[in-house]
Amino acid sequence: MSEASILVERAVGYRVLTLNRPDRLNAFDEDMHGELMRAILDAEADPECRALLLTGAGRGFCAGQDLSKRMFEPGVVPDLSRTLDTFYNPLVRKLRDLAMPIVCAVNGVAAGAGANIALSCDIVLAGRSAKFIQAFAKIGLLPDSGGTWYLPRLVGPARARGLAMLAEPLTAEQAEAWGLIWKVLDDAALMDEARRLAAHLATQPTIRLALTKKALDAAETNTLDAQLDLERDLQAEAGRTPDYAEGVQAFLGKRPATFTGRR
Ligand code: T3D
Repeated sequence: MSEASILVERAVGYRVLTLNRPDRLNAFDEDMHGELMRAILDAEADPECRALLLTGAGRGFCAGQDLSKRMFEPGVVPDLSRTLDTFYNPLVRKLRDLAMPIVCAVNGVAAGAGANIALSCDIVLAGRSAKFIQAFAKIGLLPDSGGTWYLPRLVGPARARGLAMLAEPLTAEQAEAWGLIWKVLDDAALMDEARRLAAHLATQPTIRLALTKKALDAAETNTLDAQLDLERDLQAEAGRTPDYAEGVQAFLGKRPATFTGRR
């Protein structure tokens, strides 16, 4: 039997999903896409799972599309919209919409769609040896999997254009300095910190975190006026959760809060 392309570890409160095609720097083929989506849906259906941690096996995080699956026959024009529609776009949408926080531990090179899938997560950590490469330009493509949306918002239009057009590797330290990611860590410290964060987030008010994701994404296109209305509606929803009552009572009682993440 062939080895799983996604390894799933169930930790207390969260799951670790590891991209597991290390010989190809965890590049995506259709099987890995299918396994990853199933693993995410499975985690979503588990009320005990309140955070995800995504990382890669071996020396890379993910090298994007497996190009060995792109052998061109003479006269055949490839239709890349199919893979984007079927695999990458649903994955990016799922990561953004998932009602729980996702920590990404970029343990090595993140190239092409691999870089943008990392950027689709909520808290992106990277090992000092990791690199982010919008490798698309080198093979005649433009950034996909949300790259043209994330880059200008995270690093500004000038740097976005440079990254997208030149495909130069961005070191983890530059990525942190430019605001592309949350934090760079020594390689040896990466997974401990990623696990610590995932475990911490799994004890937090999960609905509040999901609503925070929603509000921040909506802010990208909303006017201030529309965003104020949205904050009102989402805050009303957060205020109806038992975690809000618990947070206030814990504060007043000068004790640590115990959040359930439930409605
Ligand atoms: O097609 C569609 O459906 C549209 C969607 C597109 C989404 C995309 O992601 S397009 C972008 C695809 N990705 C790339 O263009 C990146 C290609 N890889 C690289 O440029 C380099 O491998 C890296 C810069 C990521 C890392 O370089 P390095 O020197 O550290 O490693 P390496 O020696 O190049 O790679 C190690 C092995 O992984 C090697 O195999 P080998 O020679 O040991 O048998 C290499 O072929 C393999 N590998 C790396 N990336 C891919 C890959 N195999 C298949 N597909 C890859 N993307």
